[in-house]
Parts: sequence; C-alpha cells; structure tokens
Amino acid sequence: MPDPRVTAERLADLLGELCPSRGIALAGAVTLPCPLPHAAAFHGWLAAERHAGLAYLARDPAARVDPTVQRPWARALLVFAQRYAAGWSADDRSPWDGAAPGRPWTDGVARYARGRDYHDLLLDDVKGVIDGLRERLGPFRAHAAVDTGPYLEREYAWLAGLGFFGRNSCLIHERLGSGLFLGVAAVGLAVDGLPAAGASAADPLWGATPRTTAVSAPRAAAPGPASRCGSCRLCQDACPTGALDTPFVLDANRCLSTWTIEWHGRLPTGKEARQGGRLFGCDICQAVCPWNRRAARAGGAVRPEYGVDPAHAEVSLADLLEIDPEEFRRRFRRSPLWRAQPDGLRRNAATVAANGGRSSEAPW
Ligand code: B12
Ligand code: SF4
Ligand code: SF4
Repeated sequence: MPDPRVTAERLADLLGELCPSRGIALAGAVTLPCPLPHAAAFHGWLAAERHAGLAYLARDPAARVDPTVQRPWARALLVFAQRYAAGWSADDRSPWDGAAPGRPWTDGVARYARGRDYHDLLLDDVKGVIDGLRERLGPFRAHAAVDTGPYLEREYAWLAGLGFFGRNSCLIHERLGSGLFLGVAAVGLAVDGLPAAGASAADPLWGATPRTTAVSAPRAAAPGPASRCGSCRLCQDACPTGALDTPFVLDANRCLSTWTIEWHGRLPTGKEARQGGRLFGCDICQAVCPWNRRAARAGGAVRPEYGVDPAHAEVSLADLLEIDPEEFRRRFRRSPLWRAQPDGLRRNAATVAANGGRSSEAPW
C-alpha cells in the first residue's frame, strides 16, 4: 500500500483543526531523512561525556540523528509543543529560593514537574492528533514519543520552525518563551511542499503565534530560526553551577537538573550548597530569560494539570525527609517526581533542609 500524501498547506489546516482542543500550541514537520545541522555537536557532546552518564543518550547515536535507522518507513517527523509555563515573571522567587523557609516545598520543584507527568499527557495528545490525521487522510504508520524516544527533539523542533536555540540550550518561541514540552511522531506520511531536507522552516506549520494557518514558502537552504539571544548572556551568568559555560551547550554533569532528577546515590560532595532550595529540577536559566519575562507579560493558557498538584500541600518538607516507598508511590505515581524514587527525593529534601534559607551563592 503506498504511503498517503498530503500537501504542507493541507497538513497545516488539519493541524490547526486538531491541535487546539489538545492544548498543543505549535506544530510543524520535517521531511525524513534529514541531515541535522548539529549532529556533529551531538556526537562531540557525547564524546566529551557531557551527557553525565545518562546511558540511554549514548546507546544508539546514529538512530538519534536519523529516525529512519530504526524506522525506515518514516517519511516525515511531526513535531509538537505544549505549554507548561506561561513564562517566568521577575517577581517569581521560586526559581532562586526554591523551598526556602516560609515557602511551600513545591516552590523547590521546577515548574515542569509540579503537576501531572507530561510524558503521559502530551503523548496522549500527540496520539490523538495522529488518530485525527488518519481519519482524514487514511491509514499510515506512526511512532509517537515524548522525551523517551530516540529523537533529538529540540533539533527537530528548531528545524520545524517551532523556535530558536537559546544560550541555555532551550528551544524558545518568540512569544511563548521556553516553557514548552516537545513531542514528536515519526510518520509514514509523505508531506509535499516542506522545506527541502536539511533546510529548516522559518515558522511552524501551525501555531498560536505568530501565524495561524500559514505555511512558509519552501526555501532552499534557509537557516533554522536564528538565535534571538543577541548579546544577552543572563542565563550563563545566573547558572549556579557553571553548566552553561559553553553557550548553547549544556554540560549535564554540572546541571542541578541532572543532580536532583537523574542521579542516584550521593551528589558531588562539597557542592550541595549550590542546590540551595531546589528540590527537583531547576528553572534558573529559564527564569532569567527575557523571552520568558515577555511571555509572562503576554500571559495565555497552560494545561491546568501542569499546575501545582493540590494534594502536594498535604505533605511537608519534613514528611519528604522520611517518605517511605508506599507513601511515595501513593503520592507521586503520576507525577514527574516519580523519577527521583523515594531515595532520591529523601536525599534532595535533606539537602534542601540542610541548606535552609542559605543562598546557593556559596563558593563553588
Ligand atoms: C537528557 C535530557 C536532559 C538532561 C540533559 C540536558 C541536555 N541539554 O541534553 C538534563 C537532566 C540536564 C535535562 C534538563 C532539563 N530538561 Co531535559 N531533556 C533531555 C532529553 C531526554 C534529551 C536531550 C538530548 O538529546 N541532549 C543532547 C544534546 C546535545 O541536545 P540538546 O540539549 O537538544 O542540545 C542541542 C543544542 O546544544 C544544539 N547546539 C549545539 N551546539 C550549538 C551551537 C549553536 C550556535 C546553536 C544555536 C545550537 C547548538 O544542538 C544540540 C542538538 O540539537 C530531552 C528530550 C529529547 N528526547 O530530546 C529533554 C528536554 C530537552 N528537556 C526538557 C526540559 C523541560 C528540561 C528542563 C527545563 C527541566 C528542568 N526544569 O529541570 C532542564 C533544562 C536544562 C537546560 N538548560 O537544558 C525539554 C526541553 C523543552 C525546551 N523548550 O527546550 C525536553 C525537550 C523534554 C520534552 N520532551 O519536552 N534534560
Ligand atoms: S537548569 Fe539550573 S543548573 Fe541546569 S543549566 Fe539551567 S541554571 Fe544551570
Ligand atoms: S537568558 Fe539571554 S542568552 Fe539566555 S537564552 Fe535567554 S535571551 Fe538567550
């Protein structure tokens, strides 16, 4: 059976029809296979061991830069973005102070992790859009993934025109900021009229802003949306651990997000003060970003399930210090905090409690 075909214009219309009810703010597509402009940077990042022992990232690098290695039937990669934070405002102290005395412990949790787990919610939404496309275009194969699939999601989102790379390495949309989850779907659907493989789109196929249902004219070798950082380096200067010393590239060994989410056992000894009141994840390099300040001023809707889970108010930081596996399962099974497991959460809570009220600006 031949792959169904669709023009980029028709796909843009269909995405405009299917995405809003699923809280998807931006959607685009890239033709596969597609040479990635930052493939060498990815391989160099792995070779320099900047992936901090996250073994899954190094498992099959060839597949991560070319989805057709594992899925030869894939003709395009659809890319989606869903908002989890409508920016960060200048008076939001939680990214800096975290769970400081007199503040709820949830202030020490990065915004992406305060409510329901996005892996489940966004994946369902992406699959829902794929089902809608199948109803309208006929059957085609698809593999949807949020985070856990072998896809360099930011790279594809950039190529699909969903945003630009910031010096904090995040994918930033000019109006929505970087409080965006990304999801992808490799599809056996031929899309005619996308920018040629290896070139990028200036705008998403569909997006809340700046356009609604418009498709950029295909361009021969257009760059991805150019970085809009200009001379700013606020995120690099604000990072408490120096993880962004190389602009646009994150050293995961030094990132508080790795320490508090991914690593088990002891954290780098002598560096605990750098964690300050941050219990799980870190938002500092996003909170200082002028594009997120601007997004906060513009406002807009975020899926309510990503707000602070009200049930979290039932436990205190002191409770977390002693949480047992059963209680942990009951409370956090559907939360991103699940990834830390009880040991990790207890360890993080102990560090935050020990740091209580002390600034994270202690000598490095
Ligand atoms: C592993 C991982 C982590 C690790 C390592 C992060 C990293 N930068 O690799 C840790 C645990 C530290 C982490 C932290 C966070 N993560 Co994370 N993470 C991932 C994951 C699973 C893989 C990332 C990966 O492939 N890294 C490899 C590196 C090389 O790729 P990259 O980070 O995209 O880097 C690109 C740039 O460096 C660019 N590049 C290289 N050189 C140059 C030079 C120039 C000039 C330019 C312009 C670009 C450029 O090329 C690289 C490849 O595209 C992705 C999901 C996925 N499957 O992609 C989520 C993902 C990147 N994470 C996400 C989030 C939300 C976070 C946090 C905000 C969570 C938090 N609050 O604690 C932080 C942000 C930290 C930061 N400043 O990046 C989102 C990012 C959304 C967005 N808008 O960007 C993703 C996409 C998950 C999702 N599905 O939504 N994460
Ligand atoms: S998430 Fe925090 S520790 Fe990691 S790079 Fe950003 S500011 Fe630095
Ligand atoms: S804080 Fe400044 S340098 Fe960092 S991503 Fe935002 S605009 Fe770019």
